[in-house]
Amino acid sequence: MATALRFNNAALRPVLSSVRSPAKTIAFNGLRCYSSAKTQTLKESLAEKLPGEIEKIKKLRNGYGSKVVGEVTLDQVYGGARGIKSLVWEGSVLDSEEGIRFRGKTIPECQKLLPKAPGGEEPLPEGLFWLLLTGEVPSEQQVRELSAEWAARSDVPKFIEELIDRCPNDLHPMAQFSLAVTALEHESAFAKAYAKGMPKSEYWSHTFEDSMDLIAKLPTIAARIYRNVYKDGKVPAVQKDKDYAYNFANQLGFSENKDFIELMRLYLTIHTDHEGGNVSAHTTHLVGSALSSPMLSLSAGLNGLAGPLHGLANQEVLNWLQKMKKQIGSDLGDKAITDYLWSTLKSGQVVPGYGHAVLRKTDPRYVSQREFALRHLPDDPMFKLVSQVYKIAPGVLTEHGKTKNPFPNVDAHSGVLLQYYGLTEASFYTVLFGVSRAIGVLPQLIIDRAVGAPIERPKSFSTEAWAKLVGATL
Ligand code: CMX
Repeated sequence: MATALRFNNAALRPVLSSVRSPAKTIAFNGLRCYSSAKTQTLKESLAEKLPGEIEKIKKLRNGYGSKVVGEVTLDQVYGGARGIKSLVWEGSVLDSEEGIRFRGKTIPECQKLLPKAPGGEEPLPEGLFWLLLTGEVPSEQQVRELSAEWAARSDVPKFIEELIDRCPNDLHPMAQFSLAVTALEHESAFAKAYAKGMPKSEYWSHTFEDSMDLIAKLPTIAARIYRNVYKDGKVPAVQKDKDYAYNFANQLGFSENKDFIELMRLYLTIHTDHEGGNVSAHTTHLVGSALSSPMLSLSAGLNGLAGPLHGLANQEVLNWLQKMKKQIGSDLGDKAITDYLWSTLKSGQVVPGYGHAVLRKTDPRYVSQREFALRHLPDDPMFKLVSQVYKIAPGVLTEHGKTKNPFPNVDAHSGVLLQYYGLTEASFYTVLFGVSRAIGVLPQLIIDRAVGAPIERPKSFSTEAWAKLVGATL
């Protein structure tokens, strides 16, 4: 049966002819387009939704544009803009008590609803990308086609392979990763079209193509870094009939273990998106607002993710746990753990993996990893240590009295799962996070371009000017 797509927004009409699918040719005819195949591709689904989304925003702004949405205190200005409502992020919303919802769905709901690999238990990140971008849960067939499309786009240019190969092994994997993603600028359809001159209505389409290419190529880039720094430098080819996480696991060298592949599917799904204000998401969006290509925008976000207070914490956690284990040995008693926590705090360090700028409860991303561990590695000594820290740390941090959230975040658990399966190189962990984060932040960049989000430019003042503003004499 033919699928008819209706478009009611004139601004999008010119780009419709550029919607392309590897599986079929689509003819566009005025306001309608017809596809002879049964399954709608991601780009078709998105193209169909965008006019409605644009209308929704227009209507909201026309009706309520001058409505006051909050007030800002001087403390918030000096306090990292914490809690200032100033961003639009469609894919996810973070509730301080409940945690993240992706397009209104909790992590357990996503685990239930999103398509899985044949015989698999965990959701495929392809499905989450689809959900974040369109707001809809894709069919199994749509996810299989997206897996095939990412596999088809996965080739990495030779000069980027050489660039990675020339990096010294002691250059941090995140720096190598960001370098390679920046260099992908060479392939950017958006940058090329912009240089030639394109109407604004075409921005989203080129951003979509770049984002798909980027996501498709990231595992091969990441695996090359991993295999160069820690192994024999050889990276297996992408298998065109396999899903994204399988291929990534295989390229890293772990495809023998089906549980590790399942872990990768879960890991790559839950690390994607955490609303718009975190450093990696906000940076990608901010840089993108200057119409920098998806490659340049994402690499900027990755540089933020590489900070120890953000994504690098998952590296820090494993190192910290290993140091603790070395010191306390097999004594996992409450006193030994309590003493170690206090020694960390007294030396002026943060307890990595604990605390959060928004969350005030245990991170559901932590919970889903804990549940995975309970199913697959309940007797692992490092998991037992993580569980003991989970029992003790909230009390110690509360007594310490500084952090607003004494509970664990996503990074408190991931390293322990990875090391169990033999991926022990903690300095690589944030690269895994980065591959997943791309799947979360690029959908918003595509939406930004479709809805014509402007260049971001908040107002700053000097301390003297702020003092004047609040009537203070310094
Ligand atoms: N250990 C010790 N002190 C902590 C702490 C922790 N885990 N978490 C927060 N604090 C301290 C802060 O350093 C701050 O101290 P100062 O007043 O001396 O500066 C105070 O408590 C108040 O901080 P907060 O308002 O509770 O937290 P922030 O929003 O400022 O920071 C975060 C949030 C995540 C950076 C912080 O909790 C932290 O440093 N945690 C450890 C690092 C970590 O796990 N980061 C990963 C977060 C998830 C991710 O992005 O991947």
